[in-house]
Amino acid sequence: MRERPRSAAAFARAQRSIPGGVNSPARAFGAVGGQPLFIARGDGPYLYDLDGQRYLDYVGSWGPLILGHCHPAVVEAVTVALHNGSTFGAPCELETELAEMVVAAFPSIEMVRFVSSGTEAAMSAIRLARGFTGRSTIIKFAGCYHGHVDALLVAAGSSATTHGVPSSPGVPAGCTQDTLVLEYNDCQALRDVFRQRGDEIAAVIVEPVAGNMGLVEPTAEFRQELRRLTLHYGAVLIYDEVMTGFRLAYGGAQELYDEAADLTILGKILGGGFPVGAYGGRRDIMRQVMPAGPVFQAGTLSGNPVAMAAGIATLRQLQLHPPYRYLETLGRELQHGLQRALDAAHIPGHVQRVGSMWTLFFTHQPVTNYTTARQADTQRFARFFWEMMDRGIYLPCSQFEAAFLSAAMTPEHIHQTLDAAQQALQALRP
Ligand code: KE4
Repeated sequence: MRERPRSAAAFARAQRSIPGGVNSPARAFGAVGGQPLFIARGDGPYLYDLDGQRYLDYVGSWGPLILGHCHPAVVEAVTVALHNGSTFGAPCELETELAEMVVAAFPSIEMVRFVSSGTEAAMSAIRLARGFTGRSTIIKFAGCYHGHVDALLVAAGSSATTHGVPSSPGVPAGCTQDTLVLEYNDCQALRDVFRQRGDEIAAVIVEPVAGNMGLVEPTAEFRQELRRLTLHYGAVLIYDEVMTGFRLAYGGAQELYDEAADLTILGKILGGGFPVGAYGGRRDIMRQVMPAGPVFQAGTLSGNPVAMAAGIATLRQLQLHPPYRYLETLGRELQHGLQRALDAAHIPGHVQRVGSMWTLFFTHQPVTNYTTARQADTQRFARFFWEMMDRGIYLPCSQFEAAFLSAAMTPEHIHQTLDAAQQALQALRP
């Protein structure tokens, strides 16, 4: 592991005033050991750390940066907006413009409300679904993450339905007693719980392609059963497209799979690197949101004009130059090359991918849910992570995260990544 003295000094300093030295645990490198890099700047497909090292960035700030760092159109739009004022606490047309773009991108979204994070969007969507149905019970899936919402911070259950058990101190049992946890892709468990309790269920919230246990794709049957059962029992189907929205297609997983949720939550790319979340969907549901309706939700910086400008500029670029076929080509080459490198090194592993989201699992069998994801060799992942880092490839610092390609990457970057992976995996050979 290469020495990075300026990051080490910055980390030591940060730990004196910030818990764990980071403002989000995902950045702490806890799962891979060592210390986090402190970043000086990003540029296109690259990150530069305080020690002047350059890295090809497969994290992209955990998804927002599909265009890469400092895209000129985004920088310009944000600069113009900033000179008009950073925030007003009053409506401005930039909010309406981005809302109209979201409505145009997602046929299932008739109205949308902006907030400042994916967590806030998930929290608000859950409250809205409960207010709209008058019911309390929520279904989520083990391994799916929807932000640090009390009601959704529950232990990953087994394949059977379990009453949620808070997985963080400070979450009273009362916050999770109405949360049921099922196994992702487990259609039988889904049918069973709806047959037993369908008239109690306010909503099902799901990552339509899971990124937070590593990349796990839904089966067609799972998607179809989610839609059939929620319609039949009058539960709200919430697609958490914070990661997949504008990532897998301009219209997210719903466009990719031709599905329609009742509510959708968005974030990451929608803000173009600025703090934006959103929840939206059927007009009859969204009209329940205050002040149009009785369900309360508010936010000082919701619809922030500078953040709106970043989102508008980002979506405009995605409309003008759709990167999705290009990213599919890069992703396919990367996936096949990594799988070949695993096989050549005689290391068990599965490279799973949807579009520009991917995960290399160190597992003996494909990963279809959280139970199989947790069988991954996380020690081997940690060694692979640092072997790649020392070769200038910046991967997500956990086996249970998705990696992201950006449109700033080129085929040469893929070749560099595959060369580094071949060397890294050879160094890990059993
Ligand atoms: P935020 O509150 O972090 O903006 O969004 C929460 C969220 C909601 N839904 C999905 C599908 C998400 O992936 C996320 C956040 N993703 C994590 C990484 N997988 C963000 C990184 C972090 O927590 O620092």
